[in-house]
Amino acid sequence: MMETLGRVLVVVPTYNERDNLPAIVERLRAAVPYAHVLVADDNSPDGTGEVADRLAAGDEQVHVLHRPGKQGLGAAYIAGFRWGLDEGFDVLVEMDADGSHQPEELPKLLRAVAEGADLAIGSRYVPGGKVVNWPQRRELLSKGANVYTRVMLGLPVRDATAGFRAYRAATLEKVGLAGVESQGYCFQVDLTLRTSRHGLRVVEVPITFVERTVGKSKMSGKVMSEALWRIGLWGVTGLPGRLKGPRRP
Ligand SMILES: Nc1nc2c(ncn2[C@@H]2O[C@H](COP(=O)(O)OP(=O)(O)OP(=O)(O)O)[C@@H](O)[C@H]2O)c(=O)[nH]1
Ligand SMILES: [Mg+2]
Repeated sequence: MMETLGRVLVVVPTYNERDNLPAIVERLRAAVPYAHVLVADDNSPDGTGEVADRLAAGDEQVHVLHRPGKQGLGAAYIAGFRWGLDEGFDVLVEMDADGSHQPEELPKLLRAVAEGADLAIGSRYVPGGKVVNWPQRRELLSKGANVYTRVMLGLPVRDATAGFRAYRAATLEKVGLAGVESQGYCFQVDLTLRTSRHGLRVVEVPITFVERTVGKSKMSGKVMSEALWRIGLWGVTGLPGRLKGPRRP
């Protein structure tokens, strides 16, 4: 598969994931040995950055991007993608450090890209997709966010907020990273929308999402309200085009 895909970089953003990072990097290196890993750490107070440096010192396929402070998931991914594009990687993967995304499922995403997807999303809400150990409230929130997104944006995607995904480098280059301001998980919706509006091929692959067992979630009221207002705004500004589009003979 590597022959058709080229070089693969998995970007793992971290904020206070000291106790999760070593195991997730080890699983990733075992699951897809040819992939490189870039840890994008926002100067975590718990010392995740030093843990990442130690991992990188012992493995030339592990790299670290140290950022000055907590600037949100979106900013960390954009910096990681820029690094990867500059280094000439062909596929850029997003994956959480907290174990919610299982590295053993990455080959499925990469296969979808090898078969022609411009963006492959590891989806909880297509047949075969699952969520393990989420409190009902958390699952309702996530499903609600996806219904809201579908209604507002008319995106034909079941899990637009998903954060386990693989982009072709060409997709990110076409879509462009300049001007992406979303910080929280609406960053995922933002890039899905941009990819879809460019007429590129978005494919959802079922995955099993496992709630973290170690460390704390960074989901917050701020992250949620950002998603609410940004997605609402995109919905309203995109509406004229959507109304015109499908009705034309
Ligand atoms: N660099 C960086 N990483 C972050 C930031 N916020 C979250 N992350 C990382 O992004 C990944 C996902 O964050 P989580 O805290 O699990 O949030 P979530 O997955 O959206 O929410 P849960 O479903 O509650 O787990 C983890 O690896 C975090 O360490 C940030 O501001 N900067
Ligand atoms: Mg998480």
